[in-house]
Amino acid sequence: MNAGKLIVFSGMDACGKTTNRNHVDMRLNSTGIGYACTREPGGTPYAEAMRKLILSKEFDAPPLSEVLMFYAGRVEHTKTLIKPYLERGYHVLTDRYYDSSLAYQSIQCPETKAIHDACFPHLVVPDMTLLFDVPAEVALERMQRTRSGEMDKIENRGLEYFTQVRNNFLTMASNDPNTIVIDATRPLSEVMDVTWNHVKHCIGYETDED
Ligand code: T5A
Repeated sequence: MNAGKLIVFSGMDACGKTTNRNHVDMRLNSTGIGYACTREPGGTPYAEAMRKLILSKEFDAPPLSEVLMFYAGRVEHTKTLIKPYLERGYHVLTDRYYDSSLAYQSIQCPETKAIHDACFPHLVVPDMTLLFDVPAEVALERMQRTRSGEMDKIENRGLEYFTQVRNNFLTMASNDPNTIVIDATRPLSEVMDVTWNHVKHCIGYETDED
């Protein structure tokens, strides 16, 4: 049992998870509560270097290599950043964690679940996962609008792929009581309020605004 809570901001590309994690970061900043923000792929210098390789359009690695890269970075990120913070009582807010590999990589790589299971003893089960749910069409429209034509390797996989990603996320959510599905097509201010309320509840933070 960790002293801090692990909270995952999850969902498809451009679903709004980073915007909402940043908003929670801003709200928590003045509270004196100990917490850390991180992300995957990446989060540590080692895993950030892997991120560049994974997302680069320069390399066309086989799906199995891609999964192995994600988990290699994840195990290191968990060992050197996530676990130490949690053990010291800090909450960790991560932009993506292992559910992303199960949602994305399992589509092209049937070995994904076996690799996940092998690495699982080195990972931490999240206390709460916030799944920012949008239809694939909305995600693609936001990507095209905000990326100015510079989409990375995974973002280029198209509507059918992202529809499957969404379905995989929703299926996992329906089997996990710690995952909360947030309708991220709603106005951003509403999504931010809902998100902040869930985070406050998870970490047991009470304010006068309640
Ligand atoms: N990946 C990652 C895997 O395939 N497997 C894995 O195991 C992992 C960990 C990079 C890629 O890696 C893949 C998935 C990705 O393809 P990433 O860095 O998390 O992962 O990439 P993105 O998901 O693309 O992250 P972004 O930060 O770019 O997108 P977000 O966080 O989903 O969206 P955000 O917050 O940047 O918002 C996008 C736009 O939408 C607007 C925002 O203002 C912004 O312009 N927006 C809204 N607009 C209207 N209404 C709302 N409610 C809105 N919410 C946000």
